Amino acid sequence: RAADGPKYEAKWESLDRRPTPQWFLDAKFGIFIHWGVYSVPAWGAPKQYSEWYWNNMANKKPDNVWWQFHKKNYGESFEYKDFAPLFKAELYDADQWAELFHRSGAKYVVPTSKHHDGYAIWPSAEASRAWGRPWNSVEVGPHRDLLGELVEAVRKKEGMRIGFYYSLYEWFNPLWLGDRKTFVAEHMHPQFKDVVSRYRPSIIFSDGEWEMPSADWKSEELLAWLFNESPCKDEVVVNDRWGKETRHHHGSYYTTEYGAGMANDDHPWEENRGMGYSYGYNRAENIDDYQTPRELVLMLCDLVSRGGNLLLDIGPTSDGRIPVVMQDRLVEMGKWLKVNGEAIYGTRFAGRPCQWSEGERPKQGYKEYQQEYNLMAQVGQAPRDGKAVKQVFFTKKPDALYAITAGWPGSKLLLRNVAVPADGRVTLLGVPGELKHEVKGKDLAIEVPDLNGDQLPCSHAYVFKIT
Ligand code: FUL
Repeated sequence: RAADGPKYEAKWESLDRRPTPQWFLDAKFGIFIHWGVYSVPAWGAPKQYSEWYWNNMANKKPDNVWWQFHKKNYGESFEYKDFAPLFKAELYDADQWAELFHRSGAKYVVPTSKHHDGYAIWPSAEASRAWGRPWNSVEVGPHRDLLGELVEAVRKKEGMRIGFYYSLYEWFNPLWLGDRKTFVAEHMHPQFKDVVSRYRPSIIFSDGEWEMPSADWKSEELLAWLFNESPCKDEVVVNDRWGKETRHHHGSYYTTEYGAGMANDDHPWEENRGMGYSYGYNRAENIDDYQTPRELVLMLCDLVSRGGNLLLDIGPTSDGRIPVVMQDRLVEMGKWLKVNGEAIYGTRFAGRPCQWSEGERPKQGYKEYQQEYNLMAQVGQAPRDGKAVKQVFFTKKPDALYAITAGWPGSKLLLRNVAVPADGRVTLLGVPGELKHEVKGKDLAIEVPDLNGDQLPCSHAYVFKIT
């Protein structure tokens, strides 16, 4: 490239050379937020996404459970757009949300600026123009810039960043249903530039890309603009959803969705999922649909031990509350991270995805573990109590190796194949003093102190630091 020319060309080959900003690799834990007009019905069929309400009821077939629900509760002539005035956010306090996120230990926040229904939670002129009706949160519903308020509140919190989710496509946008070229050139691109220029996101979670190849979205142009000219060009991190061929091929990081993440740190990645089965709030879900604090803590450890991040979703209510069960989960994660964050933030893949302490379980390779995890991920559950107890996750920093045990390891923890110097030190995070240990060849046997109840530094998982 010419020395004074733009840094990146509008080609994947060039865009892919941009290094992923380091903050993302260090951050490990973010909060995803799905909040919009769909938060008014806030309903989904079992194990389905409630934010797909409009699309899923749209065929109006008699056997469609979404349509049945809608007809019964709102009536046949009540349209999706009629939910917008009922989206009031009257209890929304962005500072309160930011405080909770901060307390959870998350380092970044990713709210839906616009989901597939096209409704924008910032004063997007493009949204209302394309739809031919007020279709943003300042013109209909809350009459507030919901995104702007959150951006400001989160930025006030030490060490926290914010960006947004942005859906490229909109199911029923008249321009999209008409001429897709016009949709891209006259709606999507100017709207994207508007939301980026206003809020200077640290991260963009693009979505809805699967409908067309990136050439038709002209995403390479958009990203060249983002990386060369936008006000967040140095800081911004983007995901891999920019056209139907781009997932796991292009972008600052790759995404998995209600999956098991990836095996290693070959490329930065992030697993995203809700605490139940939906991203948007689903009122029909009950306590057993939600992950337990233990499952969530272990999931974070597992993903981070394989070099990934966790983007954990919450679905606020239409009046602007975060359901208390979701608050509880965030607070519990924060408690754990307060003691053990050192083994999570700023760490890297240690090259040993998962091990089990000796005797309790046959040695298993990553593949078997992955299969087992995948099975559990399919039903939306991280490893359960008992099953998980003997797992050990590893993370590392230049000067330390961290072994995280899923559950209290008992009186002796034997870690296989950890080359430890003879004069190495072993500590247990949250407990003062060093632990007695013995190096046996490549193995390390740690004497675990006899702690119970209130003496334990935390719940769910324990971190042995080896230096
Ligand atoms: C998906 C969307 O269709 C879901 O509604 C959700 O936003 C998820 C993160 O991405 O592809």
